[in-house]
Amino acid sequence: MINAEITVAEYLLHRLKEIGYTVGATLGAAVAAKDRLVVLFMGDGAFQVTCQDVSTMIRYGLKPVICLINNDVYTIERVIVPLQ
Ligand SMILES: Cc1ncc(C[n+]2csc(CCOP(=O)(O)OP(=O)(O)O)c2C)c(N)n1
Ligand SMILES: [Mg+2]
Repeated sequence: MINAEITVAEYLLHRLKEIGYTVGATLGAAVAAKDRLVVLFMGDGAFQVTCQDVSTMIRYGLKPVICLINNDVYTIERVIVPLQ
């Protein structure tokens, strides 16, 4: 028998491999909890993957706080291909 129960930490560890996921997650949280403040912290590179979801937030009048960590880079890309 498979034990399908996972902890929150295990869930996040799995999901956080996929960059951009948190914009959609923020949209979902803002829809589900309209009476609560939803706050998102994410990188500038990851934001570019799913930033279109912000238009849906605006269309539905949702106002999560989005803190964009702008270090002007996909760090992993800079490590692999250093700037000239
Ligand atoms: C869907 C998806 N595409 C590509 C990657 C590979 N990847 C891991 S981190 C990263 C860049 C993230 O950039 P940013 O959000 O700016 O974070 P920083 O590197 O600056 O900490 C990429 C492209 C991934 N994890 N998931
Ligand atoms: Mg970055």
